[in-house]
Amino acid sequence: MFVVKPTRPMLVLWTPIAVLLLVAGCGQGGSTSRPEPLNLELTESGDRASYSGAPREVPAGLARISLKNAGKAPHEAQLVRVDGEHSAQEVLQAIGGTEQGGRIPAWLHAAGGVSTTGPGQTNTAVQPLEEGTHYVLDMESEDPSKGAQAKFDVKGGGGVAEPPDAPATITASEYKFETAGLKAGSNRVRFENAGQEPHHIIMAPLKRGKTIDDVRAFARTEKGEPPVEEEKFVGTAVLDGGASQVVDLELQKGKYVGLCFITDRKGGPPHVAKGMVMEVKVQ
Ligand SMILES: [Cu+2]
Repeated sequence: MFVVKPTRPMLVLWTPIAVLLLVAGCGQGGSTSRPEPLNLELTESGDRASYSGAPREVPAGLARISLKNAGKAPHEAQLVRVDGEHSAQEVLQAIGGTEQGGRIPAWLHAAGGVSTTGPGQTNTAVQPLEEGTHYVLDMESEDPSKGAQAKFDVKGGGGVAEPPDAPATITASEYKFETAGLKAGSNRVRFENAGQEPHHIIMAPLKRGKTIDDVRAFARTEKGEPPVEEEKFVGTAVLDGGASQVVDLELQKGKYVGLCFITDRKGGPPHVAKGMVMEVKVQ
């Protein structure tokens, strides 16, 4: 490859062009609009954590949400949209209730965002944002009420842009996943919730000699040694039915399992107990 060492003025010139090209490349889904950047940084302080960089207002449409984890533990930036006036505490109580089999209130919408991000890592999600009040929450923290929280309003009732196409796809519905194009290494993935219920995907490598039936049994009983390499999991944030986003997932060659731990809106067991467990071969 022919490489010219750029002088400083060239760098200054080239950087914005490179950024523009990247953004244009992301707009293949039909929309040529530039995704609105929403760059969050998480920092820890004692047993508390906080996000910085959240704007107070974001225009409706396509957004590129990034989470830089400057802490020492894994964190996430799950977006939740609420209808009407509801506090972050109410939202956290409602989510806590679903873990006990409770109903998801009609005013609460799982609105994507950035899934679990390791210390020192940055993850991104490109997705539409609908008009309304949004909370950013870290359900990854041991006590989410002490975890990082942010709030912003999405304004402008224009059409909701579609996220761009991607070389790989994961489609979730009741109660299954379909995948296409996943490979070893870095994957740009369009995750689509084609169902009615909220879903996400958590993917973890299957341990050598373990099968999908071992995973099903473990999900039921949570007894014994986990059949998956839990510390190597990747995934997406939770999305309501009909929503989609584009994320980057780093995968290694081998067998993975895809799992969904979310419940139906009317409550009940997590979807993993309803068969939302799938083996995915990564070549
Ligand atoms: Cu699900």
